[in-house]
Amino acid sequence: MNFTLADKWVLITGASSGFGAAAARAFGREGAQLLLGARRVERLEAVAAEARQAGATEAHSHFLDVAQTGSVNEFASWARTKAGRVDVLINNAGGAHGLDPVAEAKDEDWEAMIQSNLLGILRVTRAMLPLMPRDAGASIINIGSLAGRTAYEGGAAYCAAKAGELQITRALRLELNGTGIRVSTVDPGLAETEFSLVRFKGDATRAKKVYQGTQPLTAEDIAETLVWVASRPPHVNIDELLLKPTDQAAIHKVYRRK
Ligand code: NDP
Ligand code: 8X3
Repeated sequence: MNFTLADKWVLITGASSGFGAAAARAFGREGAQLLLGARRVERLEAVAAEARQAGATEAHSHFLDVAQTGSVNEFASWARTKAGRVDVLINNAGGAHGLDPVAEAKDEDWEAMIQSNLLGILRVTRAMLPLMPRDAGASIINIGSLAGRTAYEGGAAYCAAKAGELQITRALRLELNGTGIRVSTVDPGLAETEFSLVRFKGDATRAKKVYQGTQPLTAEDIAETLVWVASRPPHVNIDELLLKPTDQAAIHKVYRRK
């Protein structure tokens, strides 16, 4: 029997935009109860309202910076008070900063990528594990990337961070074997969100070019996939799921219409 999401507590990091915001709405449509975290709290509150409108029985938001252990621990205390449990943990917060080759890249960009995409998952998972029920179909779903499996020029630190995410996911699955907690990675290819806007530090023209002439995945495509992964029957673990746009045959091979 499928794992029913109605009235389950779903915690999503990086819920203020992109995949995280779409996931809040999608889990809301399933009647889940939501705990949403990110740094831009006004946007988080708007997403929580949309999720309630979609059908979430509860949707709460709170400041979270996954790059800061203090912030993660404070967020975990808030989650304990609000919900007392977390049935589905979605480690989504992250992104890329810059597309410079190693010879020219900046420490601050490397550090931001390793902090959010890699250390953030470790911190958030450590803080939330005590709230996750054993033998009840709970899930940890980490967002990886095609970039964690294939390197590209200018992507050294981002690809390394996402390759790290994959190994964290695999290690956690071993550590949690026997607890009934499932551990998955969902690894998308090209998807149009604020990802490129953040990577190119607000340069909207450059960000738009990434998707020009091609049909990328949407945030909603990823959100539907996350709902599907979390709602498999409790004895089924979707270990690793890769999804790419039909136009993307490989990381460097993207079909673009004239
Ligand atoms: P967006 O930029 O739209 O969303 C990123 C989210 O992460 C925002 O909500 C942002 O919130 C949050 N975030 C970033 N840093 C932190 C932090 N330190 N603490 C808390 N929250 C943080 O991009 P996407 O939705 O595309 O990205 C979501 C995830 O998917 C990322 O991990 C990304 O690497 C990954 N991914 C994206 C792909 C794509 O092509 N779009 C493909 C494969 C993977 P705020 O700024 O408010 O804190
Ligand atoms: C985001 C996908 O290919 O831009 O993780 O790195 S890519």
